[in-house]
Amino acid sequence: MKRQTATRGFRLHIGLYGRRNVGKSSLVNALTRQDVAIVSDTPGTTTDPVSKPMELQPIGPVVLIDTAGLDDTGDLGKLRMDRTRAMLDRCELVLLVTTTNAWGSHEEQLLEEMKERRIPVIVVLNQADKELPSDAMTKMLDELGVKWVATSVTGGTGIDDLRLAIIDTATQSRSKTPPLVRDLVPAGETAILVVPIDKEAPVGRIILPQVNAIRDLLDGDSCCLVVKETQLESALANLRKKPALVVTDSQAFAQVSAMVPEDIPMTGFSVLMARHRGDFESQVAGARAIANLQPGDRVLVAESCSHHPVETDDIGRVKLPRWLNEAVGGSLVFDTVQGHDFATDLSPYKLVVHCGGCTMNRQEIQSRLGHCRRAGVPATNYGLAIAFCLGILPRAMAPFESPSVVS
Ligand SMILES: Nc1nc2c(ncn2[C@@H]2O[C@H](COP(=O)(O)OP(=O)(O)O)[C@@H](O)[C@H]2O)c(=O)[nH]1
Ligand code: SF4
Ligand SMILES: [Mg+2]
Repeated sequence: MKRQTATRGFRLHIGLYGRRNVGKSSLVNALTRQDVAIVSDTPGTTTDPVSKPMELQPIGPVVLIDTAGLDDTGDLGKLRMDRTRAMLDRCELVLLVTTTNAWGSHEEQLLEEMKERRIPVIVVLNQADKELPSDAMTKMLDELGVKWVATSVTGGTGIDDLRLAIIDTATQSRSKTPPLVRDLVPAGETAILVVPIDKEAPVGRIILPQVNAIRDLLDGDSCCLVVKETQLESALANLRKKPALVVTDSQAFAQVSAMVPEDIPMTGFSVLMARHRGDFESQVAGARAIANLQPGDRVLVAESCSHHPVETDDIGRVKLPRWLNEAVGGSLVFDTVQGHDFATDLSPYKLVVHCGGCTMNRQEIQSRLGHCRRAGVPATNYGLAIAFCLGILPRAMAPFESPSVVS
């Protein structure tokens, strides 16, 4: 269970959207080469979105999300449509499925919605065995700059083209994602990663952002030294050459910042995550907005996974509120949400502080930040908020300020 959620953030989420009965479930089966989705002539057979994980080399793990269709009718239909639409928050790529030459206002609206949400789209013109796409249709899509593929699940044609189009679009959109850490540590140089092993640390392993940082440094041909904060001093003393970067768990920011000489760049895992998965600029601005908070203001603390809070020392419930209250000089009012629930009404809040979101994909974090932006509520993450409260945000941001760094 834990293992599955741990990798979810890295799976490319591909949603199949379109009217009922166009062949979405059939396409899921064809792409996965399995009968995982129920195919039927009866409109509305697929009810709640169904997720099917699969490997799609060279992109790696993906999940295909078969949806109900957004043209559902009746009360039950509305519920399904809400769930189907909510799923869009997680999709990094949408296959907008229609039958050849059946393009209408429904498809146009869907395309518009994806554009607004900045989700890449591939239009799938299915059932091409019945009728080939007309020149007018393909010309219209070409003029809109939309990638399209004609398929026939029954005839088994176009499925490989669709697979290639998915790989191509996903690779392009992922290449726009800023790296996690490797650009901050030149090849051959060393990064020290500080990983406290406290009550919140999971048994027998280290958490995903730390694992991802190690992997990213290996990919960048840099060296990596992983220590607890209690061994940081020895690690620094043992190295013959200064490390290029020290990255710490945000909870040890104060301690680590005091131990690491000023001429060694230092930042936090959450700061790296904000750049890699979030909207760096707006989340840094969100941390700075703590300066405008007044005692009595309401703050939403959002965690993406539903781990059990650690009773006395929980980061989201105890430590972060304490640091924020100290920074504000009085008591703020805190609400906490966990998992996929995210307050639909953000108007009572003066700030949203999100966890690192290691179990969420980039699109989901972007969607949440989008909600905050539209509601006019500043949003930041744990690490950035802690750095601000402790007065070390400028130091934690300094490694990103060199002009060679992509942000
Ligand atoms: N002729 C033809 N029929 C198809 C094709 N793809 C799906 N179908 C049929 O269309 C019907 C609806 O398919 P389904 O996958 O359940 O559509 P969904 O509602 O969009 O998920 C089923 O009877 C399928 O067998 C295709 O490429 N050609
Ligand atoms: S609370 Fe957030 S950052 Fe912490 S483990 Fe869960 S998803 Fe990851
Ligand atoms: Mg279906």
